[in-house]
Amino acid sequence: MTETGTHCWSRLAERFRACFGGGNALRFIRAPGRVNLIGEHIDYAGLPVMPMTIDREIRLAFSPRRDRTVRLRSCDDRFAPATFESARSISPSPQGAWDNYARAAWQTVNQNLGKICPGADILVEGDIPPGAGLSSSSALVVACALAVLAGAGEQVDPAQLAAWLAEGEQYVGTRGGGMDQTVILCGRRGYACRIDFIPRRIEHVPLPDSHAFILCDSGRRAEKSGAMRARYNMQPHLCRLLTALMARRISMEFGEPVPLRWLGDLWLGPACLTTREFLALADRALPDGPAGPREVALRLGCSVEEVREQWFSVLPDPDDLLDLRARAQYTADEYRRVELARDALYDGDMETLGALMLASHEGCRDLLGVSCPALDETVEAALYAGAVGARLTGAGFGGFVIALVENRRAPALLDAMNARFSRLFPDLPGPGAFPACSADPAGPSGY
Ligand code: NG1
Repeated sequence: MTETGTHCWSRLAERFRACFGGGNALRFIRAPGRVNLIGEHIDYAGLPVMPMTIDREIRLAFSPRRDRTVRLRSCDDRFAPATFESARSISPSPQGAWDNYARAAWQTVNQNLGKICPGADILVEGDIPPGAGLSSSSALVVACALAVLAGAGEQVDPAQLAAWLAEGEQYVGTRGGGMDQTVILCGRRGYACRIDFIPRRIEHVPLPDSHAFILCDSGRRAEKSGAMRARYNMQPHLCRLLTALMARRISMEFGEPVPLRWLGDLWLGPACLTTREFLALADRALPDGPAGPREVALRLGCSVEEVREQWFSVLPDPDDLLDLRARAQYTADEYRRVELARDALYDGDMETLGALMLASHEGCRDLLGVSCPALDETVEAALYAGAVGARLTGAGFGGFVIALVENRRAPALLDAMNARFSRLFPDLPGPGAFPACSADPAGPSGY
């Protein structure tokens, strides 16, 4: 759990002065991590999701500068110092470099405000485990963006800033949606945050008193760089291909073009389909069984070469056949589960919420292929230790599992999952499990 109170801020201030020297007035910002309760891999399709903030956070001490230089340091020696200039277009460091998140924040704010904001000296610390599906990277982007705005004396509505940063974080090479930045900026302590993207809307749904959410480490890290990034990006890419195929089919049937920006537009946009209609359309629009460029070209009405170039060459393995119906089925199922999960939270029906979480995990495992044995086994272990539901959270491929458990069983579940973690991963730092408590959204802090 995050260390609270004045102690951590005064220690950060001391370290800041040791790094950059004293003199200038210091400011402080914190941005929480998040756990997604349900609605996985559908934010970039424009469909609703339901994450919550957690009490693990990124903390910044910073001092705005008069010039455009940004000097970035971390309390963690694994992250090398970096310096860059604030500009409309900022060239990135090599892929995977941590300072790209700060560069993304500066570039995004500069471009959206239409002015070049001043630089800053920044010292970063935090306790969100990286590569864990808990959004340490978006928390860093959000915290840096708040520092840019503070230095420029500007204020932007949090939901607006989240929309900017959802686009802006694509600077680092991932093609994600807007879930993380939105909950980090607009979440609320004591509530899950149901987020709609079409149109943009946030609903704070009260968390239960009777049950706790516990985060359990699978022991496998999934940094979104290299091969993992390609596997992640394949999912939004598949959604865009589904959108193109379904737009073509529905336009043919309507006899006029039906523009779709996102797959979610089929439900929430001009087509206004029910889920039953969506699945029936998917049956008519999508190749039956694993499809290659030839099957897709036939349905899109363009050449095999064009399809190979636009849709297959960017896949981690361009020779792979795609099961597009599985992706459509998963998307429809998960959309429905988010609706049901919100109702279950309002009704205090935690058995139902648990069952929905488990079904969501199974969909991620069987239909999307974004789980892995370490995550599946951690879900199993959590259920065995008394959880009413458990699932991977975030992009997948590793990281943490979120488990739902009755309060009176929470201590036993924590003990069991911590013991399992130390037994299986004696060389990894713990804890293997800890309670996910909701937290305040990102903002200025002080002592
Ligand atoms: P994490 O777990 O932070 O890598 C990613 C995306 C989300 C969402 C989830 C899957 C970013 C910044 N985040 O989250 O938008 O698509 O995967 O539900 O790309």
